[in-house]
Amino acid sequence: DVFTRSKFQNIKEKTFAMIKPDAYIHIGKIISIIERSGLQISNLKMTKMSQEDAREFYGEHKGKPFYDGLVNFMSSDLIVGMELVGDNAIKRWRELLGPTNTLVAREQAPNSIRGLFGTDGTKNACHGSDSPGSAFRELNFFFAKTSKLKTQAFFNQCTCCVI
Ligand code: IDP
Repeated sequence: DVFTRSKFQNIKEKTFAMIKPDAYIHIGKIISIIERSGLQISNLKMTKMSQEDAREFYGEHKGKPFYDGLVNFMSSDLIVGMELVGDNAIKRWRELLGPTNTLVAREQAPNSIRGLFGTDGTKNACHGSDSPGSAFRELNFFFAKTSKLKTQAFFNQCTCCVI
């Protein structure tokens, strides 16, 4: 019946995952964790958020004491946005992330992504949508044709080589 199905049947979901600026250097290790988990990467984009992008993406935190620091951090360097698909993808990806605060994650879930690759309370390696509604909004923000994300040209900013 409907109750039994809703309680026990796995629901195939999409979620939005993002590697934050402090962790894109670990992209290979993070993707490896995703692959081993059985979640499937169905879209991926490496880019850079403008301050405006970051302010909109984290709009629900506007006014909180960490908001400006979060916006500066999120627009400071490259990020990698991913669409993940799988049974209960939203919950499973957040379980792989571990607690929001890296220092707590190191204590309580040392093998979680934040425990392994995070830096501090704000710089915590990766993001994951917390509900189907946020997943829908964030995936659209990042990947829809009508996306308002201003993909930054970072190619020309490279200072490590001559081309
Ligand atoms: P979540 O990313 O685990 O869903 P949220 O509460 O939605 O956690 O916060 C969004 C992001 O804002 C966090 O991932 C972290 O980067 C930053 N953040 C949240 N709470 C704090 C805080 O108390 N101090 C500093 N940064 C915070």
